[in-house]
Amino acid sequence: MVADGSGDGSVDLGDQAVQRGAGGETHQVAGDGVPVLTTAQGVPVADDQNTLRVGARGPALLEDAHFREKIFHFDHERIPERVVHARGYGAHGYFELYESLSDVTRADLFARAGERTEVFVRFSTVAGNKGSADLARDVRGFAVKFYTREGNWDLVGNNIPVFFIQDAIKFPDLIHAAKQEPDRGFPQAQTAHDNFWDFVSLSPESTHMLMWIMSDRTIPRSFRFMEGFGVHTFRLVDAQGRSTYVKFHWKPKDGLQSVVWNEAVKLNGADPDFHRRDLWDAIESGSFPEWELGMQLFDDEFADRFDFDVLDPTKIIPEELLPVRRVGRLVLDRVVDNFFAETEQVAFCTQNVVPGIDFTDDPLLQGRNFSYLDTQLKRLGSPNFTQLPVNAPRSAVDNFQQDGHMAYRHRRGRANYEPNSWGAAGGPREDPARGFTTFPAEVAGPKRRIRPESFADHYSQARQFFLSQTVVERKHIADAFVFELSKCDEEPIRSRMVAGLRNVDEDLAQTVADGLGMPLPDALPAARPTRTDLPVSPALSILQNGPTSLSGRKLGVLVSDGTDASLASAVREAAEAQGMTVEIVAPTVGGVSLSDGGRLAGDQKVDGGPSVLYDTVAVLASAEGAALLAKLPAARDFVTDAYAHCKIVGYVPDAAALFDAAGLTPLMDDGFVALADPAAVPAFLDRASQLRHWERQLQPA
Ligand code: HDE
Repeated sequence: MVADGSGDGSVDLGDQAVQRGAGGETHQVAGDGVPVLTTAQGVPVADDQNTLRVGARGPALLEDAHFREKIFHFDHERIPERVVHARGYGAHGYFELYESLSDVTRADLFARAGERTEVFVRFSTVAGNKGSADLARDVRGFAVKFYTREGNWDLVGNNIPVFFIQDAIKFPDLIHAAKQEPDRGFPQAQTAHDNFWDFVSLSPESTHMLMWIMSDRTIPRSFRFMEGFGVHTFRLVDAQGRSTYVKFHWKPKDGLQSVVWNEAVKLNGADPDFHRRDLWDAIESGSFPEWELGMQLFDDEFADRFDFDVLDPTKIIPEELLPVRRVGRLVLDRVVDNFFAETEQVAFCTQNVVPGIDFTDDPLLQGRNFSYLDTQLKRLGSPNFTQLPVNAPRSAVDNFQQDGHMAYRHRRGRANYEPNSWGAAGGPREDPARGFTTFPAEVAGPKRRIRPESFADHYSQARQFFLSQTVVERKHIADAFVFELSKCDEEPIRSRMVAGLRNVDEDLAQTVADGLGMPLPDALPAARPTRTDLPVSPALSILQNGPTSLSGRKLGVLVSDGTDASLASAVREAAEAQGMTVEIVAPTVGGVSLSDGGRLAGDQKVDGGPSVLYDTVAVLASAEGAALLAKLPAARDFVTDAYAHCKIVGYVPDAAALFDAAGLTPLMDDGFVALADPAAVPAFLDRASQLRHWERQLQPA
């Protein structure tokens, strides 16, 4: 074994040295300082271009151990993708506590104000395969692993606070129905097909979730602008053993934002990695994404008087009824070193809780506690997945579990069982005072396969959600139902779904029926009548909880030769000062010559930089440049899409030829802001901070 004796991380071995890399890994280094390629056995490789063969033209020899080892390893590179949430993206960061929560929990990570706990977070879509596109209309996973001083806590949540089903036994059916149909293997990464709508229209309990997934919650602008939820009711337990119920929330610092459906469709083509690139770019540029952890805390008395069963995962507790206490912040400040090692191999398990956090009898949660551990064994191939760096607790692990595939960690000494009589050398012992203890909830009753009566109201909160949306958001929900159901070939499925919507809201059902060109069917029989007295909850709307600044948003600036140099730099400086990222979109990526003779490099060629990539756009072309851009379909699409997606458009009057060619001149409304000179830039950005000019969607067709 080579020791590090030099103090600078390298050791001389004659003409060969060993050096330690940034990650602590060692390299053999040749005389010129370049790391030497080796086999997996550490043998230096002389030729990695040619297999060993007889003569110049073969045949190849089985003796070529380097070739066989290299291909063997390659053949085994893939592991099974996650059965759901296959496509995801992760990052490292920390959680920082605002104030001690020892009044409600003994969990160590919630004990000391200001203390930071390391975290790893993985965001995901649910239905698509690993290679699907980021902007699929889908629920987003929001899974957080806290590496606390008393072990790992995994809060495996979604960006929607309710779920489709009330009992874990229905999960395989739900997922089978949502994913690609088994005979044809499509459609991928979308619920717009018969099987999905067949299942959910036969499962009224999914109605509340359907309202959420048909809303713009399922097409977020990026991970940074979405909320997260633990969904189930959990328990916190304090040092005296007292229990408090809790629902967990993640609130994005920069507000909520989604894209519109037509934009999502185009984004999937323009940049299928839109969300993962956004997260990577934000962290790499030092603009660290941030959320606050919120808790809705309540006791048995509240649970008993609440309108719905707090164990039912298809229900929320409105924030207006039970405020969210913000207890700390989550900051993502480090991208992964290696996607596979970390994002793919991270293994979240809902059963991973720490002393002071406990489960309730939510039947979905109970089922999940089995499923996650089980699936990790299938996916990662060994019970020793907990030893992988991304999964390993930062607190010491000491027990008598041993061996198995890829066992890396082991105990020294003779004792591998307990109790034993080897004294201190005999290894770890239980600690009743510090150890995890289950909250001793009282349970009684006959064993039966039954759904509780208290879970029977499937429509009241679906209606409450719908009525809590703005007019624009309600329109998006209706449009989404029409789009998805139009992709169902079977008329009875479409009809049954609309019949269910009549129990939510008559106007919604009528709009969807009209959009599908079908008569309004009779309402589905409901187990419970829909309550019409639930107050609206503004917290459920994206648009009412949108950004308060331009921080984290992106501006695309379309330029041409002759673009006004001082205006271009004024726009960039002012936008960057407000925390925006600016990209220059040019006829060629080589850039343009500015009015003052200087060059401005392009970040995107206009064909590869459509306006869907940006929150706001500015067209700063010269008159001559605009005439040339007017001939490019991609440039015309740039402005027509910006208009259609209700974006704020800054423009110079010189660019008129482009707007003319795109047919936009008669449509230029308040969402278009003239940038006659640099003095107009603040007004443009002020308007841009509202992100969209929704009035365009409200005009009668
Ligand atoms: Fe999951 N879910 N789930 N789920 N889930 C998985 O575990 C499961 C549910 C969620 O980034 C799987 O490691 C069952 C609700 C996220 O690695 C699997 C049920 C919520 C992730 C599994 C549910 C989630 C998963 C697949 C119904 C929101 C991705 C791969 C009882 C609170 C974690 C894996 C990551 C992943 C089972 C329902 C969130 C099979 C049985 C509700 C964010 O174990």
